[in-house]
Amino acid sequence: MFNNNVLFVLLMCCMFPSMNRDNQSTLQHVKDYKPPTDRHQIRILLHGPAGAGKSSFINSVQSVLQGRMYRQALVDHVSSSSFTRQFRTYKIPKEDGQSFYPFVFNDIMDLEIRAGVLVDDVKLALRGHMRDGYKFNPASKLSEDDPFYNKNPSTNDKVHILVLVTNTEFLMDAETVQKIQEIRREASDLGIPQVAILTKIDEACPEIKKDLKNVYKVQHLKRKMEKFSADVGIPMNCIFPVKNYHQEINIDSDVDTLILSALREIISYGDDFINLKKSNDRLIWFKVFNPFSEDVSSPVYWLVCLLVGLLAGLLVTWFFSSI
Ligand SMILES: Nc1nc2c(ncn2[C@@H]2O[C@H](COP(=O)(O)OP(=O)(O)O)[C@@H](O)[C@H]2O)c(=O)[nH]1
Ligand SMILES: [Mg+2]
Repeated sequence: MFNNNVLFVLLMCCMFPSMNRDNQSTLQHVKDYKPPTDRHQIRILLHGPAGAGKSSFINSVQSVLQGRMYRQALVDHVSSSSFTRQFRTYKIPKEDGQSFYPFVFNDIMDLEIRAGVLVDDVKLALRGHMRDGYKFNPASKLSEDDPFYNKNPSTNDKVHILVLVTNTEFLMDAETVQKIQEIRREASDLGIPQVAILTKIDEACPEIKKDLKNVYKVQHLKRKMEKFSADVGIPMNCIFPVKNYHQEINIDSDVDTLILSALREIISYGDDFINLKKSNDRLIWFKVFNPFSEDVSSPVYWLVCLLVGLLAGLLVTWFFSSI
């Protein structure tokens, strides 16, 4: 006869293959993702407090996609002060070694009050004005005459999704919340979608540390997420709890599950934004070049009026000269 332990083992055996299957299909979905055109790429901007796990998240995404540990973004193991001092784009190479995935990450310097990144710099980055390699200066924002200022950003230089990264233990003071909200307001004005990633869930409570699958069962974490959601104004269904790869040697399917589901949502929001922008741009072109438009600011509208006027004038002159 089966006892409870045997039943539990059987249940777990059934669960793991299914979890691996789900991981496989999400991984394939992410790997197969194609932007609306070959020219497009999704630019994902990560921002948040120092030590939140931004660089570790980029490394974790890369590790999941490559199926082995990867550490491209430098992780700060020593201090909790700003470590990411340069604006840098992280591209993830595909398995063929010839091309990159059509999504890139920017890991922006942290949001500390004194030595952190200036909100004005984040705003410039959102609009695509910041070139790769720019060294953040907490004393002054990137100026227009700086060689790292991109005067004519292309669609790919602009940010398509803003990701706030924070950890479960981070206590947000009023000034940080204000900075976050200011950045979110700017992103909202530009129509950029926003989500949040809650890292270090393994440190949030022993049940999760023991087994990551408890993540959606633990009430303590749920309450933390609700508070965080209320503080920064990001809805609960746009907050993704993750545990980053930070000290592991091998890939773990439970870690992969959470990283992959966050990544899939990020890509999906970024893709929606690119598509929306594309159809808006098409609409604007149609409005500007539609001769029947009632939009008096359209140059074609005025050109057509001028031509019609000229033609009418010519007809009237011809009529009177012929009688
Ligand atoms: N326990 C745990 N530690 C993490 C996690 N993510 C990052 N860390 C650690 O947190 C520290 C700061 O991470 P880092 O990625 O440099 O943060 P950043 O300043 O936001 O880029 C490092 O020591 C990481 O190893 C996580 O999910 N769980
Ligand atoms: Mg960092």
